[in-house]
This record gives sequence, C-alpha cells and structure tokens, in this order.
Amino acid sequence: MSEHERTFVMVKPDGVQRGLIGDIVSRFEDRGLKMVGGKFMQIDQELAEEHYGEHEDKPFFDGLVDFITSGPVFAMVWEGQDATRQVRNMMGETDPAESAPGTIRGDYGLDLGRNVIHGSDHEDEGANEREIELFFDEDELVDWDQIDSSWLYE
Ligand code: IDP
Repeated sequence: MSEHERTFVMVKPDGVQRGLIGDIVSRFEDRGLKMVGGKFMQIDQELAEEHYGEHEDKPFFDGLVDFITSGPVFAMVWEGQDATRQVRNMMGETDPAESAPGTIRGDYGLDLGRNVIHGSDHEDEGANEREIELFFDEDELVDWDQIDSSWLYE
C-alpha cells in the first residue's frame, strides 16, 4: 500500500461559514496525513455541475449545486497510506444524522444537505485522481518530505 496515495477533500460552504477549516485540517494532520495542495476558492456553476455530475438526475441536484456555489470552499489534497479510505472513515456517513460521534460529520452536522465536508469516494476507482485534476493544476501540488514520516510508517 502506497504512502503516496492522494485524495481530494473539501470543506464545503457551511464548514467555512461555521469556522471549521482549522479543526478539519488539524484532524488530518493529527492522523499523520500530509497536505500537498490547498486553496480557498469560490466554485462556479460549471465546476459544480461537473464535480457533482453523477447526481445530475437526482431531485437534490439543483439544491446541491446552489449550496456548493453559495460561498467559498477550502479545497485540499491530502497524501498518505490508504488516504482516500481513511479520510472517508474520518468524515462519517453521507448523512450526518447517521454518522458516529467522533467523525467530522457526526461531530459537526445534523442535516444531509449541510454535511460540512466532501472527500473522494474510495469505492469509486480513480475518483480521487479525477477530482484532484478537476480542482488543481499539477503545479499547484507540492512534493515535500514530512520530518516525522519514519515515525508514521514502518
Ligand atoms: P458523499 O458526499 O458522502 O460522497 P454522495 O452520495 O456523493 O455523498 O452525495 C453528494 C452530496 O450530495 C452529499 O454529500 C450531500 O451533500 C448531497 N446529498 C446526497 N444525497 C442527498 C439527498 O438525498 N438530499 C439532499 N442532499 C443529498
């Protein structure tokens, strides 16, 4: 399993408005994951529709696009062993109401349509790479060595 697996993560507009960026970043840092990209940005309609394209036939699609474009987001790329699945585990379930306390959605959310964070789906092969490419140019990602890596990985 590669220590260099990368995954796409985003604090959604509700998480930004509620001042949760710092806490969410801390959780991933504490876990040992390494941030290799990060940008505070406003998503436009086109990017929103592409990002959530798989849901375009769902009844909640228009509301989802309106929500994700309603204010700034903090988009990130995190790297580490099994990063995509581990981030999803830390996020909790899609519905905060079904998410265990201790997870991000379980600690900070109550409603399905306001679930604070996005992370690439580990069950959708290649979703992480596709989403990273959609949000980041190659030169916006930074290769760097974390000084504690020999204490994180055997
Ligand atoms: P995920 O974010 O946990 O990967 P997806 O099924 O990919 O979940 O759905 C994308 C987003 O769409 C969810 O995070 C949530 O904000 C929203 N969503 C999903 N299902 C519903 C729904 O039934 N009603 C309203 N919003 C929904």
